Amino acid sequence: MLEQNIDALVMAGDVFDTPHPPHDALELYYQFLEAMDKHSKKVFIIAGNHDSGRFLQAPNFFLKNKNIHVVGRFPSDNEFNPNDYVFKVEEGKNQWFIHLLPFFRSHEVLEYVQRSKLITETEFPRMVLEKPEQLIELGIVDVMNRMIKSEYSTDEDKTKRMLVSHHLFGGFRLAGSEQSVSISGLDGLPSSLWGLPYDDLAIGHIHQTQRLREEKPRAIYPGSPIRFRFNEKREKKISILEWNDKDIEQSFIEIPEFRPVISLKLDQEDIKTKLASELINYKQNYKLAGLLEIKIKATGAVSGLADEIREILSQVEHPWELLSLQIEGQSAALSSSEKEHAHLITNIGGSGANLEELFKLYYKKKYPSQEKPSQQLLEDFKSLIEELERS
Ligand SMILES: [Mn+2]
Repeated sequence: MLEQNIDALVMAGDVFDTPHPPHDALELYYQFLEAMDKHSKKVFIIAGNHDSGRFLQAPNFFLKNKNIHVVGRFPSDNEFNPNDYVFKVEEGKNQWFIHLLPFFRSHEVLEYVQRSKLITETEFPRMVLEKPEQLIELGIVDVMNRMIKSEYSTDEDKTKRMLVSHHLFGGFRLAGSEQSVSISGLDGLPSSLWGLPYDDLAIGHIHQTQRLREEKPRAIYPGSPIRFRFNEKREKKISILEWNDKDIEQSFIEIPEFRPVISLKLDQEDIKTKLASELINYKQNYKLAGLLEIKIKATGAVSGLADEIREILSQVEHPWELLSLQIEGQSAALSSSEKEHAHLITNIGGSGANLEELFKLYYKKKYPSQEKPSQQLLEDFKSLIEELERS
């Protein structure tokens, strides 16, 4: 923010990855906001699907005096005050309206439609059953039109409008570690929104940087600032928008990586000689402890392998945390409890095949008298996982 001389920051949701963040994460967040205030930067934040909107909004009473604007909740009815959702940033004669649309669930929009009486009370129940997606579109478009109407602008030519959202717009690529946020009957926000008079869409949720659309409204997913999976792209970026005479130019800058996140493939006999040398260069480049995934091709007895690796890690200068150890081949040499351990630390939430193994282990723990889940149960589990991956 300081180096690039940036005036305002937009965070498009998932400030935290849990509704109840730990104290040290909260402390870091408020320290950051305090620093932004000290340097007279403006900050605009919406809640994502991982955030608790109420929790993020709770300190607004203090934050609004500091040019820090947080919107956590979708409006409950059409009596809402658009000034709580629309903010103006001025730069010379140019003005920028920032519209903050937090993550919302279908029922919130349906409640909005009902309370706002956008359709008749008799028609509402039938529409909820038959065409919920139409009601949802009606609600979202109504909110946006109210937001747009609330602006007052002296010079349309010098006015730009940005929508900040945490919902998907069609045509995106997932990095694989995002949770599904589809709203009932819709893969994302209705395409009719492309027709609303926005110049820019700043969209959260997707971890991978991408330009979704170049023409108006320009749609950018900056991506997550850090990696959430070993297989996510190393380069993480921030999207920069800059007034340039009449128009806004968009570019990306790379975010430095403070914590190495690496995946190593080693043959079992090379662990002693190669593991330390693979990790030796990280000390000078990174401030924070590294996260490590190791895949071992086993050629002999693998009992005690995890301990051996941890011993080597404790001797390397840079601190590392072993998050995942996968052992391929010769698993017969493992004791059953070691096998279980190796399975359990294998990429939880990774591929469907691993999840199936994990499910079998869980089942065995939960129902010790039964050897394994029935074929039907396994099939059901697999189809649920597939559905999850597709969404
Ligand atoms: Mn998200």
